[in-house]
Amino acid sequence: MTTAKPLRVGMVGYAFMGAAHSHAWRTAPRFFDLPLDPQLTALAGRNDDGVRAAARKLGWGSVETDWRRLVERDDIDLIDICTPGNTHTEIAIAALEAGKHVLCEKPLANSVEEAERMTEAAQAAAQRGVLSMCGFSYRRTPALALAKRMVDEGRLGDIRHVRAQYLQDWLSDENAPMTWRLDKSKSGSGSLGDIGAHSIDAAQWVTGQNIVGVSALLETFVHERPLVGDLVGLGGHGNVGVDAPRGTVTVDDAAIFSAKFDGGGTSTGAVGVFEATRFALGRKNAMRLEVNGTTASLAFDFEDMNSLSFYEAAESPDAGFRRIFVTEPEHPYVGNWWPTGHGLGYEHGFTHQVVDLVAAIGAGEQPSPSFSEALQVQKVLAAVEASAAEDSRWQKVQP
Ligand code: SOE
Repeated sequence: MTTAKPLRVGMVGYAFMGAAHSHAWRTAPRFFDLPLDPQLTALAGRNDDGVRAAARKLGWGSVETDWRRLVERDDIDLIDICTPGNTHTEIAIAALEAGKHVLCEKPLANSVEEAERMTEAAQAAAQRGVLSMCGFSYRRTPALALAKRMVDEGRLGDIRHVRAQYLQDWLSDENAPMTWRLDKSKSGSGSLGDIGAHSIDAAQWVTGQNIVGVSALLETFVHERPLVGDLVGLGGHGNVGVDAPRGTVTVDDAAIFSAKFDGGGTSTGAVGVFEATRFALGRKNAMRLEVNGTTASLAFDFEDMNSLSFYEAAESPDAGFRRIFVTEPEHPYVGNWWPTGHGLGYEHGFTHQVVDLVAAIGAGEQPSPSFSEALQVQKVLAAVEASAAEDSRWQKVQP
């Protein structure tokens, strides 16, 4: 039985991310020693029946049908925002101003202006010991955390190339129904902000270099989709509503862009190519990152998430890439789980996210990624959209 002080969590939203975060809040203190003991105190959702059913299923102690009540309650220490991007700004700023720590799903916001306001509120709140983080959870995949460790240790030398793809195929069927993710007023963008944001954050975090310019193309392949019941969440597959009335898709289905990095203050900036799509038929959640340095290269594919491919030039020339099975106790996070070789899953990244957030709050230190780091990703997203709107003209990223 822990003696740690409770950290009473109020979560807004209970769909895919709400379920993943709930699992993480419940699991983290059972596998990691935390300075605070997370409590699943309250779940907020607009639909009374829906939020009560979700609270029972996901293990939350009470419910609210208005997120503002979570912000007002004095038995809530942290607000976890698991709702579409158009709601992040209002909820996060209200929570921070009420003295609640905040975990906000990615991307931080639907515009640079919103992200700037959130960052200002976060920086002001931090002065009062109220801390915040943006949920770029792939940083907490052990193999990607190992990749960062290897780059930081200088194992790759200077970084020359970044190759980042995030390939899904859940919209390949033209009759897959409308969802909030296809409505710009809710999601801000399509594949670009939903999955491309992960690639941008992971590439910048692993290499330690920020993107300073892009040339981009955005494409929408299917412009109208069946409106079937409530806008379904991720994975509305199949001809569920082929004869239903159709709604207009207002976001990109695919985003591709080239990028120039800043070199991280140490060397010539790397060059990068990025691809994010929901039409890569057969690719389900292939979040891929390859980094080529002057002495070594590494490659990661989330569809083989317990492995990292590594090539070191100093080894015999015909050595080729070797597979590091990232399941050893000395690998990031792994030692708290299973014996070597047993592997981890998608949900573990969210648990590790909670572990690092709670550790930072317990130590009174700024969690990473901060809202300011997430603002930089938002600026890259904006530069991609600006470039695509001007026939792929090279676009500098706002400093
Ligand atoms: C949908 O593309 C999605 O659920 C993203 O929104 C998540 O951030 C990603 O982890 C999995 O795919």
